[in-house]
Amino acid sequence: MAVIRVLSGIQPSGELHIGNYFGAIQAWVKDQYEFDSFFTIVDLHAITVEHTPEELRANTLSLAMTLLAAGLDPEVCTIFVQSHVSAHAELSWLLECTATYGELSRMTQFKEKGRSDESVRAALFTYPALMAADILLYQAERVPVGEDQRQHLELTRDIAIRFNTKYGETFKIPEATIPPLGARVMDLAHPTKKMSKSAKSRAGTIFILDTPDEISKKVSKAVTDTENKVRYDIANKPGVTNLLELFCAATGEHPSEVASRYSMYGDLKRNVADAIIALLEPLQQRYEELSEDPAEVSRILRLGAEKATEIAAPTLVLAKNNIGLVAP
Ligand code: ATP
Ligand code: LTN
Repeated sequence: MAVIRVLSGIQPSGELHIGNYFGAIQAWVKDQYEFDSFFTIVDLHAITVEHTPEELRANTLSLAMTLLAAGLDPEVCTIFVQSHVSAHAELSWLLECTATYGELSRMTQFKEKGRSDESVRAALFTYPALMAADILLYQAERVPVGEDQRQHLELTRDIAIRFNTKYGETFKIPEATIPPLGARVMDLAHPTKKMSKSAKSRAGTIFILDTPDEISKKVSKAVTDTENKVRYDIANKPGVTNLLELFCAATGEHPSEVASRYSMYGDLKRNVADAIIALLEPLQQRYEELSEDPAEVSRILRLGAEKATEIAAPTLVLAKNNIGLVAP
């Protein structure tokens, strides 16, 4: 039977937070044992918005360490930096020539991050074509992501189907795999906004490397409501529902069963903080160990890029050929 390939990506745009962990990384760690898995740190995506070169470099390496600490095993899966594999930028151009202005204009991430701003970069607009290239280059069938990426995956599928129909069979059609719990973790201070690496304030975001004390403080200050009833109800109780989701994503329990055990917000908050602290403790220990050996992390990324380059090459050749470019 043919192997099923998995690919997913994450931007080195800041520190990893528990939204990234529950929405994506937790599934990556599982998938690596079942599928031929590729995970990429998408530095080319991170320069579509204002950034500082030194910070980008530091973030890229520390994100690699965090992913390894979270349980990605370079013996089992392929971990690499997007810009190390030039095929991504090349295929991205072919796909930009396949996607339409209308399609790209409808992307909510673009609308949220920049549409209203005149100085917004052209690459933020065409960003989904690069993301489609990341996926299609590897003929990936499964793409484990959080809920916010569903629309980008739909566009990737549309682009791939259009390319195949116009120019001949080239790409496998991928599917988003979105976890049942923790697919959209909300900011603790603004529970109607998605928890994000690039949020202005750190108060509502639990970072993977936060100390137990920081985690307890952030959870205890999480915005709830005045009803004082623990109930899973996204529309009317976003703060409490977010806490229940976090608890269940960390423990594997079911939100409505957990809700029935609590009558006070304070008790729920304490247990949410404890569950997250316990989950992150071994990961933080591994991060400490890895940070003592940055050369090893660079070696892992180099090997990952070699493997990714090899797997991506035939698809790029096929796509160039099918679209009508003359081979050198
Ligand atoms: P940025 O703030 O720079 O947009 P981000 O925190 O949204 O970053 P990404 O690098 O864009 O993170 O996303 C990496 C993965 O984490 C994606 O699969 C995305 O769907 C998932 N993800 C991001 N934020 C959340 C969240 N709040 N809840 C669940 N999953 C999330
Ligand atoms: N656009 C995604 C990051 C991303 C990605 C990918 C995810 C870039 N390339 C390929 C899955 C597959 C984001 O903003 N989270």
